[in-house]
Amino acid sequence: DYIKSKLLEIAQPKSQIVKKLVKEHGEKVIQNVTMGQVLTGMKGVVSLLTCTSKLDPEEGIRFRGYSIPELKNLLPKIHDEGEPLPEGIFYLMLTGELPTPEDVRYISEQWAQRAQGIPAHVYDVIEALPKDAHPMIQFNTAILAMSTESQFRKAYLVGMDKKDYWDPTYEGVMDLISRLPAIAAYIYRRVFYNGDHIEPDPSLDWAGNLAHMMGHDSEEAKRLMRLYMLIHSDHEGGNVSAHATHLVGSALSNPYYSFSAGMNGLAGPLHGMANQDVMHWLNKMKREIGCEDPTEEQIKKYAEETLANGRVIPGYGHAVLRKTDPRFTVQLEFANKYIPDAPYIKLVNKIYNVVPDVLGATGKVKNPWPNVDAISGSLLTSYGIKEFPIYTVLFGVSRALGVLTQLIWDRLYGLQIERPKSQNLRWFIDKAEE
Ligand code: FAM
Repeated sequence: DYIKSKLLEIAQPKSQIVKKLVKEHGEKVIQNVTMGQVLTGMKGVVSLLTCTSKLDPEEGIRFRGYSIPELKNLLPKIHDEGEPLPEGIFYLMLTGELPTPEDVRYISEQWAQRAQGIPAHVYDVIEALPKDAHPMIQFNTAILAMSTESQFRKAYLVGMDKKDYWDPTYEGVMDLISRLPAIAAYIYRRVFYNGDHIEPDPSLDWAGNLAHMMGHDSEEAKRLMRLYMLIHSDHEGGNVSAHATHLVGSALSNPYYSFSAGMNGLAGPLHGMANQDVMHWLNKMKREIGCEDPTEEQIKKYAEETLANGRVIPGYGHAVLRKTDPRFTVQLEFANKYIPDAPYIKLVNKIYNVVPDVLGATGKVKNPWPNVDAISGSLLTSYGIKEFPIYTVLFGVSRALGVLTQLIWDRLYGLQIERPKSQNLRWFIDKAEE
């Protein structure tokens, strides 16, 4: 596996950097943290080392320094006018270098081969769950069921030098990522198409095969899936799914346990479930207004009612971003390129014209602009993937690319178990009175 040897070549000189920083600059104060920050979810508190991506409040996400528009030009594609293959962003986040078409092709082959090894008991475990169990329950159960395959656990029990932890982590990550599309598609076909499963097409790439196995085989649907998998792959280290994966991994839990923890976080309405909530919100709005194509005035009124009822408008706002999410923009460009007249896309455009002002008018919403979820479900639905409960699973398949790559680097850097200090309320009150 030349990717693994390339990674080692790149990581070798860097593996001592963290230890050196701690040894030589461990006492350096890096930030003042306020009571408000700690008591409102640690927003802005620098407490993680993450190298896969970095989120600028104004510019949005950069993957190893590259923005989404730059990656659309720089990452290998199958057709020039198509979408970059997610194998390429995995390579970039893993190595810090842009991949060649050969690198991308190699990873596609590696993943296709490793995906063939899913143990039969994993499907038995999925089948043991009720058909109408939420797809995230089925997805996360399957992830844990696959952890019987974890090479990390076996290697750890035999006794492994700490500096080699990264190796079985890399193997587990490659296996796990390779198998997520087949698991996601199996659950999708089980729940929504009476278990009419579709075999993988060995000629397809990782994301193209996911669309194929789900039964959405058009070239445009495959392009949409490649774009979807690219833009949801990472969003810095502090979002709930990345942070949970990293934290659990710090205990040397294997990649399956760690990723499963991240997926439990992704299942939350304020994080990965929002893409479904957006579709519920859109459909409820159309039902209550009583028409498929409401006017901007009607949308404004409905948005104001949502707030008046103490509800959030899903798909808008963000803990870090203070601008329109570039992951929204790139999806809107895709929609306007291929399906500008799709009813949901026209609705998304109208909402985009109206909701930021409504949220801005509250004076309390720090980011009134759309995030990735404001359009993702409308795009998927317009391509026939209209079963909302699968959206968070698709988000999870993509997010594996970033959070599991970071897990390998956590082990390469030799990061320790995490143990932030907690204090009781008395302590905070005394602090306030100091
Ligand atoms: N609709 C209504 N109110 C909102 C809002 C929205 N879209 N976004 C923020 N607010 C409110 C927020 O609830 C808070 O109100 P209270 O003071 O009454 O509690 C106030 O504005 C200040 O919040 P904030 O500092 O601007 O946002 P947070 O950093 O606390 O929260 C989000 C960030 C994403 C949880 C929040 O914007 C939200 O709930 N958005 C809707 C759900 C959503 O779209 N989540 C998906 C986020 C996406 F990036 C992802 O992870 N997939």
